[in-house]
Amino acid sequence: MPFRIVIVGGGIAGFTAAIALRGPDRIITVLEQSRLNKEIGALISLQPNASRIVESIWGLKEELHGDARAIVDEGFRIYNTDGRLVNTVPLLSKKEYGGDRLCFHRRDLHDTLKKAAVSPDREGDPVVVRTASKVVECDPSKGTVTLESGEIVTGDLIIGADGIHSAMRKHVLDAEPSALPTGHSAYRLMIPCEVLEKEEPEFCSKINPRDPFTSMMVAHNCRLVMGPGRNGEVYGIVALVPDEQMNEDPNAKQSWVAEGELSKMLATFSEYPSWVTSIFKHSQDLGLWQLRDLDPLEKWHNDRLILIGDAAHAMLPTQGQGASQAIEDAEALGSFFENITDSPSSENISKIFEEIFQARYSRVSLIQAYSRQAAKPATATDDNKKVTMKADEFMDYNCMYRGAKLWKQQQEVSSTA
Ligand SMILES: Cc1cc2nc3c(=O)[nH]c(=O)nc-3n(C[C@H](O)[C@H](O)[C@H](O)COP(=O)(O)OP(=O)(O)OC[C@H]3O[C@@H](n4cnc5c(N)ncnc54)[C@H](O)[C@@H]3O)c2cc1C
Ligand SMILES: *C1O[C@H](CO)[C@@H](O)[C@H](O)[C@H]1NC(C)=O
Ligand SMILES: *[C@@H]1O[C@H](CO)[C@@H](O)[C@H](O)[C@H]1NC(C)=O
Ligand SMILES: *[C@@H]1O[C@H](CO)[C@@H](O)[C@H](O)[C@H]1NC(C)=O
Repeated sequence: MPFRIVIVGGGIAGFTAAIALRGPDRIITVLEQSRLNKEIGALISLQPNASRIVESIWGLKEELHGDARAIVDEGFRIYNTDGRLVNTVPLLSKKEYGGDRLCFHRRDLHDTLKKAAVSPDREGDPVVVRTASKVVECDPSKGTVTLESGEIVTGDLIIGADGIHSAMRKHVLDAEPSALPTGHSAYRLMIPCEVLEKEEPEFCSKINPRDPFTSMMVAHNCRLVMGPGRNGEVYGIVALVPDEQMNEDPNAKQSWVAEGELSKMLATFSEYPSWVTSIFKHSQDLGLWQLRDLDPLEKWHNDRLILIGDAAHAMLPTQGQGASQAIEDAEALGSFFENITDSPSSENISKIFEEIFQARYSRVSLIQAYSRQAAKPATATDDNKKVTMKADEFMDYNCMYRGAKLWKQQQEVSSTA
């Protein structure tokens, strides 16, 4: 019997899981609710560990730097709100991270991963991607999901990679936790570098938008994170703000798709120098995302179903780790299932899922907690989860990771030491 794998959700988690799991006698299907034809213009970064997985383990280095037009981030430049450079954190010199921090236009990365998943040139059969296929039900013991159309799709494994508002989550946990607002929103802007060079000479004389650096400008309650993408063609900005004036219904399921208002954004950033804020108006759209995250879930799997990516551990973007942690989950799936060729029994699947959970949980939960803490530097209240590492120690923790199996062995060694 071939090994059938059904992946719910064609985001970064879903497609990387598909890439990691490809192999002989495996039939992999990705079910995606959308038509995958629009993507918010946003930049996304892969941390060194995740880029190493994609480049070295999955052999997609050429694709990341070619098709996906990666920018290799050379470091962080931190400015105060007077526009003065106060600190730099070099990244290229950190050879011990074993990879580079890469920045992408989200759409380029997503398209490249999808292309690898369906490519006939990789091991095993190409992944089948079915768009406009919304999953509405799941039976973890039978290994079935039901589409909106009523069609039932069966697999040995069901992978819930359906993002922060996961419909699969309730089939793993008795009480369904939902992603709650965190008190923060983020504007996402994208501006062609050409436009900046033509219209904003003062900005460009201080921050060259094509320089491969991430620039941050941090004020008391809001911050700008800016950097180039798409081989330096575009400049992306994420602007984190408190969302007390947003009047959002905390129970509404919408996250991050509202349209922001320029005047409101400018008012929020009024203490910033005008050479910075005057670039905002050049962005084609002004996406406003309300940021939500999850508390660590008590489990990620039930019978034949496992959650990965944001479905399992949505986190704030302050460490830029969301996509990277999804990729680490995918690597874990690939590596713990590497020797399974025939259709596995439900007991064997549960055993392997539990190993994956054990290998991944503490690392992911800590990164979630740190991302939350980093969003409210002065006023962290959830002290039971307080992380005591300093920023550079944490960057090391983030980046000193060689895959789920080794990580698990190291944890076992350190807990028995
Ligand atoms: C403001 C902001 C900035 C960010 N910046 C970064 C960054 O710099 N670096 C970084 O690593 N991460 C960043 N992230 C996080 C990152 O986008 C996610 O963590 C990451 O993409 C995880 O993706 P995922 O595949 O788990 O979920 P998603 O990307 O949400 O994908 C889920 C997919 O499942 C589909 N789906 C949902 N429900 C169903 C269903 N019932 N049936 C079928 N399909 C379904 C959806 O249409 C979607 O395509 C940021 C997030 C935010 C909000
Ligand atoms: C991440 O980087 C660290 C440090 O180089 C390394 O030990 C680890 O193996 C990397 N993780 C992966 C999965 O490659
Ligand atoms: C798969 O088999 C190889 C070779 O026998 C072994 O080294 C590896 O640990 C096995 N992988 C898993 C996840 O058990
Ligand atoms: C389950 O795992 C055991 C030992 O790992 C193996 O011998 C057996 O063949 C597996 N059975 C199925 C159906 O996967």
